[in-house]
Amino acid sequence: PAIIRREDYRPPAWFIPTIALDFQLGLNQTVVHSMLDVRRSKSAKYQEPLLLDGDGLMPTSVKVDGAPWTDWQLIDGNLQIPLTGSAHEVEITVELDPSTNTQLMGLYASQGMLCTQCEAEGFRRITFFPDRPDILSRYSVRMEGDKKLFPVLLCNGDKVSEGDGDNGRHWAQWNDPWPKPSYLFALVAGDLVANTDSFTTRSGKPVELNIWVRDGDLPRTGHAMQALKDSMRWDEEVYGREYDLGLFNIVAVSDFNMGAMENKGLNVFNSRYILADPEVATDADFDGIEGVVAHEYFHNWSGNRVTCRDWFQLSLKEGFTVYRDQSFSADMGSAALKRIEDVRILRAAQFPEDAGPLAHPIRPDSYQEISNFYTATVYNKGAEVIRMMATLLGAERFRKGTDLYFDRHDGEAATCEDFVVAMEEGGDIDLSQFRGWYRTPGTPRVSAKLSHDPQTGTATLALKQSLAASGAKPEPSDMVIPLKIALLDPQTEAHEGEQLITLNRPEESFTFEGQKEHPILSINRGFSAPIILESSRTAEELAFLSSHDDDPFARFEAMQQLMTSYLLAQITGTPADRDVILQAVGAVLADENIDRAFLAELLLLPSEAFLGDQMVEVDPQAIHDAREKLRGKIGVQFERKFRRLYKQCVPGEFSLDAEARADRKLRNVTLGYIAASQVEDAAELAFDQYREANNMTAMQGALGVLSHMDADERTWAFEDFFKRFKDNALVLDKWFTLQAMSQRGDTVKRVESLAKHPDFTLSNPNRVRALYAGFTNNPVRFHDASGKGYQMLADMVIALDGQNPQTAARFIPSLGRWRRYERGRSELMRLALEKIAAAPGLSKDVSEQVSKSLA
Ligand code: DPP
Ligand code: ZN
Repeated sequence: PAIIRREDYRPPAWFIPTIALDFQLGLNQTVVHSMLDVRRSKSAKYQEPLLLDGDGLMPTSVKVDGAPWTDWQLIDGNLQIPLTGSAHEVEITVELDPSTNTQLMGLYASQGMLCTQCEAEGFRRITFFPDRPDILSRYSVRMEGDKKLFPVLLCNGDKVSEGDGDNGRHWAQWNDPWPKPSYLFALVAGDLVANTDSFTTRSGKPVELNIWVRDGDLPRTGHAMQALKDSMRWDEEVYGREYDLGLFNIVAVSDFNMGAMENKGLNVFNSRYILADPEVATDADFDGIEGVVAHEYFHNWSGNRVTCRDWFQLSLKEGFTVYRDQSFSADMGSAALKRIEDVRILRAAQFPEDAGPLAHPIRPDSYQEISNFYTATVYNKGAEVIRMMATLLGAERFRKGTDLYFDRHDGEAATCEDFVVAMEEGGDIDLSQFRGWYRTPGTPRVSAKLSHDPQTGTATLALKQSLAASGAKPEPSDMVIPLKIALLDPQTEAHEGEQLITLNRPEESFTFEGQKEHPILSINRGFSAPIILESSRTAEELAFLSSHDDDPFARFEAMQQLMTSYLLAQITGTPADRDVILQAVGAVLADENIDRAFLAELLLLPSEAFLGDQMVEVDPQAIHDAREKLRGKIGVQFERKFRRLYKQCVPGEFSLDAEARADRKLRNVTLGYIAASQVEDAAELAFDQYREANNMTAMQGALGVLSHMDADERTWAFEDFFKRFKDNALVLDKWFTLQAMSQRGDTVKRVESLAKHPDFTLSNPNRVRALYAGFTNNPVRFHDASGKGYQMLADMVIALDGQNPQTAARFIPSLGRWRRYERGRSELMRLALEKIAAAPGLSKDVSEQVSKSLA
């Protein structure tokens, strides 16, 4: 496949200021008629023909300036029309069959409704068009269809008229006053009902809000609606951005590749990010909904009003918008817990990507298939890069920078460079060196060593940074790394204030006067930089911080570090002191003032995947064994305390307030430890929790514990859960995931049989992810030494690729890091990749990821 390069960007030769679309809708046949007003760019050097992207389309009619036109040809699916003038009217008709569109890109059918997904390159599957984000057009859309099948007809912008047609058909005319790129086009037709509400913008303009769902789902839309209204207010208050249409529609769809899509005025959502009530959604689900609703809403400015010039700039809208949704969620709930969660996601998804064969800068230099670049690097590391700029500038100057960015580029297709320039000018700062973050892949490592001279009362912090190209040895680097630090006095347990220091050389020392005693270093507080820290702090110092650091992230991190070092030593057979961990855990358990939700975080062991990332050669079984042993030991040591806490956290009436959520969280964590201590009544306790639960958080927590056990209670609970929820697809997804994540030895077999379960289907991305992402997130079982897990995944990817390449390609990274595993597994992983590579007719999506993984 062709490689697209950032440096090859050329401005368009033709612009399309307006487009009029007419849809004659049908599930099996939809006729799309488009009328394009095409204008030759004044800067176009040559008399270039009009070239319109197309994917799987065949024109049934082409007209130019009103006359039938035969002088066109299809080249690689794209339509080329030689035109001599500087402005023409081009009319094209195509026919689509949405019911056979299993890729879920373009116009497709989902459970009787029609909907679209155009980002990044789906619009070319609907009609011929210059399908690139720097073409901004005004859209007017007429849609017509059967009134019974499609009582609701939605599109971007405002509905300007509607009426009934012949033969039980009806139509609607939608105009979007805001010029937009084709990837933001959306259309929905179906039998839907709305939760309707309203919002008054700060300048007094009323906005009608609708969340469209299937009939029975209406009671589950309240949380999403509240999140939408909160987001609208927050963007006004924090960024000064107001909504710009009289109508905002959201539609929930069951079959969807992504989480959601920010189409102008008509967001289309994966139903899992809309539908919730306590009975079916966990607290994490509620948070996911709030975050994604906010994310898509915030795109109205960071994405839609200011869009991307080309897809290499994807992080311009995604990194910034993730940063915005993270800040919003932090403001709505607990900032400390949110930050811990953000970093957990970064470490679970982005750090491995950055250290593996698919590593790329947040602004990539090349791609074969753009769908493969909707990555944790572009999104989450992109957000960290924005966060670092906000840290360096401070809130006020950062806001000046974003104001300048929005004002200067409103209505334009911009670049990452435009954003950085606006930050420099608005925030009055030189970011020349900081730009390294946009072009450099890999996670920087920073080593930190604090020394102390009691004579002079001086503490010296020596920092060194290095960076590795994938697989290579780290070399000294010179990234700009903002580090928030504090020096804690071991006697008073306090410090004299947090400081921001910036490391921008390969090596640098910072001195601090007036330190009578050797202080204890708290560094990268709040995770101020997305780096790997190698500090020379002792286990005792980390234990001290896990009890006394006043920065919640740093406190959490100290405990994680403490546990990680011990476990890594265990895995490699090096002596290590376990008592210091038990004492640290004992200390936080004895802390009277601690927030319960935060306590739950402190008690969690680092994940098996995270531990593997710290090793040169990963041995999933050894990691699992060491981790389970420590869990068991903590469970036994503090069993009485855990039981007491478990009882104290008994839930009352369901509420989403912080206290009630903290109780649910801590209750699940303590149940896990009680079970890990292998006490006789563990299964009974978990089963009681399952039976008595009035919410999904408690149910899922109980099932999670039971899932690993060999007990009748496990069978009963899973059978009961299936019976109860088999008609709710989102909850049934959990049933698949919980089993795929079981640590039991028979999990590989179970996953194999679940793949043949009547409720399993490759056609629904949520269901596929439920089973297989659950499984690949279960290191000890996915990496079964037999290689069976790898084979199953490879076979699934090959089968899915024929239907839905985008979703299939998402599973390659779990095999892609084969070089990091011990010899036996490594070879089996490689063989699985080779098998995929050898499959006939691979999509661009999968072939790019597989070939890069094997290279
Ligand atoms: N819909 C995806 C997102 O919002 C892609 N834009 O991140
Ligand atoms: Zn986004």
